[in-house]
Amino acid sequence: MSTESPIAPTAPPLTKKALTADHPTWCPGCGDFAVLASFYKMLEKRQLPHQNIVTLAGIGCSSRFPYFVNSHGAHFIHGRAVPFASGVSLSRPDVHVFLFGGDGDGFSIGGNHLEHGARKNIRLTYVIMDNFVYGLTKKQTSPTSPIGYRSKTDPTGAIDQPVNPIKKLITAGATFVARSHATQVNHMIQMMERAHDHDGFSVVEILSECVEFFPGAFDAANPRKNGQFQIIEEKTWDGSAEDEARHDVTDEIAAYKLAGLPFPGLFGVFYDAARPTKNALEQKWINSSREKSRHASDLELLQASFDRIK
Ligand SMILES: Cc1ncc(C[n+]2csc(CCOP(=O)(O)OP(=O)(O)O)c2C)c(N)n1
Ligand code: SF4
Ligand SMILES: [Mg+2]
Repeated sequence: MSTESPIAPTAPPLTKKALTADHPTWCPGCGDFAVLASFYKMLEKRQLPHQNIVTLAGIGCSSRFPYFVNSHGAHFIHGRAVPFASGVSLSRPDVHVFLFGGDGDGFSIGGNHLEHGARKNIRLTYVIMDNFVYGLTKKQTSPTSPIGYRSKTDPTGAIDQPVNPIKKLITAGATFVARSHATQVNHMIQMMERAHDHDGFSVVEILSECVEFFPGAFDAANPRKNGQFQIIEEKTWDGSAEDEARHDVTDEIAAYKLAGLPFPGLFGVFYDAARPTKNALEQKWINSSREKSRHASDLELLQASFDRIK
């Protein structure tokens, strides 16, 4: 006789307390604290089943993120988090993979993996905390450091053209690309929510100040420091004259052009387009293979393969 209770236990509400793991070890004032707080808030708002949340990261200050979230997770190898997250996403359709990391992790050592994750349109949400520097290793030039930035690797000032993250993501094939600022909590929550809703490779670049090695880097977009936080006005498709001038998030060329505005540029959703995910395409292929093999078990299929090569 079954000992299972016929009444399914109701899960307690997902709260910040339930989501909090270790106390963050970032420097006081680091922008990453606000990103973490926004992530907790977004999950609380969404009430995702706790057991379906996965937080992964590479290496860097920002990549310490999974230590601070009580969920399934891993702090992985520098620059290799996208392939790891892709494997989790493809093999576990029941979970949502949230990936975190920095500009060095994502655009330098992990740049190639980022490109392939994006073109394959793997279903996951990637939050890149861009501080324009390698924070953890104490101030080296990163791929997003502006020309002239003085660091331990460029003591006389950076000379290389920086990566434009939004342009790079659009051309790589990411199907959702947004940008936010760590001083704008409500905006970060909105962007994370939209990224989470998106069925595909969704990325939010968040300008997150490294107060230790690049203080003031993002003041130009911080209204509390006399900067301007300018948001992209998206088309509402209401047929009005004003709507003509608004941004069509499905227009790749328009998104690319917006991404080319001078620093600090605009914030919000640049690109949001529908394209089949690798998850869906692969599942189709798995289903048809299973039908062809008359739903043989994995062990039976493996045995049949061995028998063929005997
Ligand atoms: C294979 C490998 N190469 C280099 C390093 C050293 N390393 C650790 S983190 C890091 C860069 C971190 O910068 P970023 O990704 O921007 O994160 P931040 O610390 O700024 O948040 C580097 C070069 C490493 N851990 N592993
Ligand atoms: S070194 Fe910079 S990025 Fe790292 S925790 Fe400190 S302020 Fe944040
Ligand atoms: Mg960095």
